[in-house]
Amino acid sequence: KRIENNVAMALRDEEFKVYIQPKVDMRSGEIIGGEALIRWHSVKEGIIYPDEFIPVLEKSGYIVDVDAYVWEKVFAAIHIWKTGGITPVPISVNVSRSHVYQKSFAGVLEKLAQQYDVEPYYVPLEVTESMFTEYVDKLYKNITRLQSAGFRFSMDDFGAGYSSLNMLKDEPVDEVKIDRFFLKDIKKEKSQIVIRNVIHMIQELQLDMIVEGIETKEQAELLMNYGSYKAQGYYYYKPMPMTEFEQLLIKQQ
Ligand code: G
Ligand code: G
Ligand code: MN
Ligand code: NA
Repeated sequence: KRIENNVAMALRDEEFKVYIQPKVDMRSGEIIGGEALIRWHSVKEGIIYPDEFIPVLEKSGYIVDVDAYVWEKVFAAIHIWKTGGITPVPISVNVSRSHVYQKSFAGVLEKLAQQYDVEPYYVPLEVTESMFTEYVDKLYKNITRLQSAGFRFSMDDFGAGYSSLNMLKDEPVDEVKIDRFFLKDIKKEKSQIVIRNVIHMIQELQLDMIVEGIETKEQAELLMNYGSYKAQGYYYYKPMPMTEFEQLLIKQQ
């Protein structure tokens, strides 16, 4: 209730902040993209993290507005980079469960791309693997439409829940985000066998891939040995305010 009652106000007062966590090429350290992650800077309560408020917003339906707010901030930022002479990188956004099955979902994104004159390629859409288990017809319709418009889809949190390996061959995604769950116990040989073969399978299926949640040098080196080069994790960068991310982009021009 506390959260629900305050969302409209928070949107109006711009209390929601879009943070970006850089994605890197582990070989060079170069920033090759980012993921937009929302934070709520509440005047009353301090910083509130999404794990606390997203589930509440999902239930109340407010998440649809908040997602769209984040998307717009991302399109606006890329537009500003483009016109300001900063070479943009793709900034992926998360799409909530209540959004993916909605008809309006595709239209909202297409309109933003047009309005901000940003190629949809620059805003990949992260969809959690568990969303592929229900209402798939509605989801597929949206995916097909958005992919023909040039949007790319990423299967988020792969391997975290009840994912089936068949998803890798059945779902119409362009990229798989390997969940940090796979990095647990990575010193153990069995864990290494599993992640190595998941990586190879994704490669053979010719899907793009990124590993999330890399926290140590050892993890990074092991993954590179397995031929996986894209990463997102605290070892490289934590989520940061948009302006800080922009400074990093400018530095590497
Ligand atoms: O940094 P982290 O604590 O940011 O994010 C926690 C969870 O919240 C992740 O599962 C992430 O996908 C989700 N999340 C972060 N930002 C957004 C957003 O703008 N929209 C939706 N739907 N989920 C988000
Ligand atoms: O959307 P998704 O569930 O993938 O959101 C990514 C989540 O993972 C965010 O909450 C983000 O802050 C978090 N995260 C990013 N890098 C790391 C990391 O290296 N370790 C841990 N534990 N969490 C991370
Ligand atoms: Mn994500
Ligand atoms: Na994830």
